[in-house]
Amino acid sequence: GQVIHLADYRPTDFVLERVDLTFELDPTETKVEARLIFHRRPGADITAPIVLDGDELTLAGLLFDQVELDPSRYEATPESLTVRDLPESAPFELTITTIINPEANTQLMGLYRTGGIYCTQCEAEGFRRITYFPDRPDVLAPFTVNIIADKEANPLLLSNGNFLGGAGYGPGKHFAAWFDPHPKPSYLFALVAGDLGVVEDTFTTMSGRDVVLKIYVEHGKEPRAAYAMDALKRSMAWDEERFGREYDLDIFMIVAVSDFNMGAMENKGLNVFNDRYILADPETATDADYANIETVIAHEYFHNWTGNRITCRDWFQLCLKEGLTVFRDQEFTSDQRSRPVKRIADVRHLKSEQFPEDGGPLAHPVRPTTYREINNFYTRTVYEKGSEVTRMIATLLGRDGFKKGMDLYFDRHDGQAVTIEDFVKCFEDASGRDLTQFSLWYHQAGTPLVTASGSYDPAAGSFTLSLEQLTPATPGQSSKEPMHIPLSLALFGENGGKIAPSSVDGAEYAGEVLHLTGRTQTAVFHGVGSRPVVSINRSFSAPINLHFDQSPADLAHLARHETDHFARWQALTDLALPNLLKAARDAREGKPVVCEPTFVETLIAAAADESLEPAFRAQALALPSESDIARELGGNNDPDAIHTGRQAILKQIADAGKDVFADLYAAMATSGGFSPDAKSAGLRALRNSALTYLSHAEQTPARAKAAFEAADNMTDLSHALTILAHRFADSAETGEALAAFRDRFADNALVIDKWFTIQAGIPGATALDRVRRLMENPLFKRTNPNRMRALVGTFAFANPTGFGRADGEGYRFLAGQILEIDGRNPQLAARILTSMRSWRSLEPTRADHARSALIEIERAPDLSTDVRDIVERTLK
Ligand code: BAL
Ligand code: ZN
Repeated sequence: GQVIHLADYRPTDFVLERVDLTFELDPTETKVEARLIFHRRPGADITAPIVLDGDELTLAGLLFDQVELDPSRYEATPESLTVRDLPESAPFELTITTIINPEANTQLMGLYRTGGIYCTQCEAEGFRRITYFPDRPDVLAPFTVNIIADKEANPLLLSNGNFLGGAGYGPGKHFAAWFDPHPKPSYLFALVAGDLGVVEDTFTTMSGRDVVLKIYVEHGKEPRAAYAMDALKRSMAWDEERFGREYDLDIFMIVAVSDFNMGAMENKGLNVFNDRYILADPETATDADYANIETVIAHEYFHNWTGNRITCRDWFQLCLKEGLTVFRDQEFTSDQRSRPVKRIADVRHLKSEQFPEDGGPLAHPVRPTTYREINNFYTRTVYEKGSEVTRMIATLLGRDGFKKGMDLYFDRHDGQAVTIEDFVKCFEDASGRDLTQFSLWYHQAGTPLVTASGSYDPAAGSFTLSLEQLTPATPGQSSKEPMHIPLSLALFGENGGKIAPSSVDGAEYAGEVLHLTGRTQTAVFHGVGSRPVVSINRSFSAPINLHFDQSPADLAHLARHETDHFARWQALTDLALPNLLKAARDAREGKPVVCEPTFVETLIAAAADESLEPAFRAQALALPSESDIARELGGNNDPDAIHTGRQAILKQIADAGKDVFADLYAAMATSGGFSPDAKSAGLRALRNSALTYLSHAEQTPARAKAAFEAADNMTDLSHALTILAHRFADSAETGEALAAFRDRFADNALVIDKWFTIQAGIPGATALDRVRRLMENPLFKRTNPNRMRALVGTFAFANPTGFGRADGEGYRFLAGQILEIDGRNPQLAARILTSMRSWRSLEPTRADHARSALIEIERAPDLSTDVRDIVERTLK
């Protein structure tokens, strides 16, 4: 694949007016007839041919205005169809016939088969695997879709838009026609056919229109779609209330499938979902599963306005729809559940997934300017950092200013394919604020480091805060300009109350937000009567690394008194981190690990503090992970030492807090049947956290085994099984529990994924042999992406000691797997390969092994563009 540059963007020479597709479905020989009406764009070169995209296509027929076209006027290859001598301005029609093989489509891009049904995935460039087409997001047209198929095998024939009608069609066949009046790009096309069960409901929109809601799942699984339906209705209502966005078709459909590369896809009116984000019941789904379902349902639904009604001009603008839609789904969840707990979870995720991306060889701007394979840019940076950038706009403009900007965006650009510049301009126009410097957040990769130091002058009653920002070099960007960083900031007095300064010099400070715009900046807060404890980057107002040397006493003060609960959690984490880092260093040198008492006391006090919501306390007790510690250490990392050090700290907390944890374990029991609501989930989270610490204190599997046996829901059951497997892997209790779990859920793929995930995460050098054995298990299915991610993905992403074992076998194993997966599903292979992104921060022996494994991949013949792109960037 060649490199695509943003600077080369230009509109198409031809405007697409209408699309009329007819599918004659067959598992191995599906006939696709595409009737496309075009006219030459006014001003375009009148000699220019039309060049349509294809991918592994063969042309089976071509008509020009319904007449067979002379071969001298066109040229077809698997990758493109070029037609010459076209009218200067009059509309013309191309009728293109292709024959495709859904059964053989293992890439899961384009039209493919899963679980006996036909389904499509077209984003980003899957439509060109169906027919020749101007397959780019700035080509929008209304689509009519006719589907013809065997009636018995495919009672259901679905596509985007509104249902026009259907009827019998010769012996044993039938057809259905759909029309989507909203012009859309090809990446939002969808078709589903097969035999599925359905859950139905309705939603009345703000203007009083009734919308039919249907969620299609495998027969027998209908009851497990109830929560997804509930989440959908809540999403629809919320988007009306919060953003004034109403749904715009008569029907909204979701189809759950078991083989899917992504989480879900926002095709207009016909979302297709990975079934793990639809199916849930208490026996088989954890609280995290329920929360994920709610998030993904909302996210895909919200795309109807941010993505579908207003789409991207080109794929460089992906964050236009993804960053914004993640922001919207995060806000939805914050309103539905607990805002601080949601913020903590999101920031944890950002730091553990996006920060390593931004700090490694795969770093790229939120709005990149080049790519080789767009599939590789569905990243944590585009999504989660993209959301953070949107959030900062909201912070800069305030709630009303942000709303005005969003309203203007919807008004101004409805029906268009636009850019980040268009988006930002709406906020500038709505607020009058210049966002030029702020826009660097879209263009400069890397996580800025802000270094802060403060000094108090009692005589003057002033507090001086010195700030310095530095964005590290990233691939292709060696020097960076200073950014506009909105820092939510407050001062707290000795009694725990907030101090409001009388005035601030040296920086804009309004609404408790300090604007850091210079490379260095000194802000002086006047009217400060006693030494303040400063809280910086409250609610994580900017996605930065902050170095601010605060004493354990000051951090403990914030952990107790901050009114922003995110900042309380941050203070607890800032207390924990130095202990964990020192523990890793000490463990590496064979020294005893000792925890600093203020930290342990403050943490246990927070755990016991009944004024704090249980979900918050559970978040506080979940210490930074081993990969968080590795990231903070920054280099020369030894995963074994990090693991040993962290385990020792957990044990010390467990011993010191034994009584508190025992009380919590008893007190947090839920009663009266399972409810997936956030409050009940919080009780379970805190109780399970207490169980984890008690198991550390007791050092036996007994309590976890008892919990496993007593569990009446998947949250408790899988948590107990995880403790057993990860802490007591060789015990008889663990063997029994794993077997019981497998036998009980053998016919439930999503639960069996958990069984693989839990075992893939068992730490230590024996992990690889276990993973290899599990690959031989009859329950392991190589071709299913969820199963592959559960076993190989978990091993590579979430088992630092197992994957990173000192002899390098883990990396070599991964190389073999990547090559094997790549032959079938390049997108999946490339995604799992990103687990190698932090290889340079390993100690030298492991880093050498990792490099060799990467080189082995790089040298393999016939690599996909997807894997070649990732491996070359990772090695660079
Ligand atoms: N557009 C790809 C799936 C998603 O982000 O919703
Ligand atoms: Zn999305």
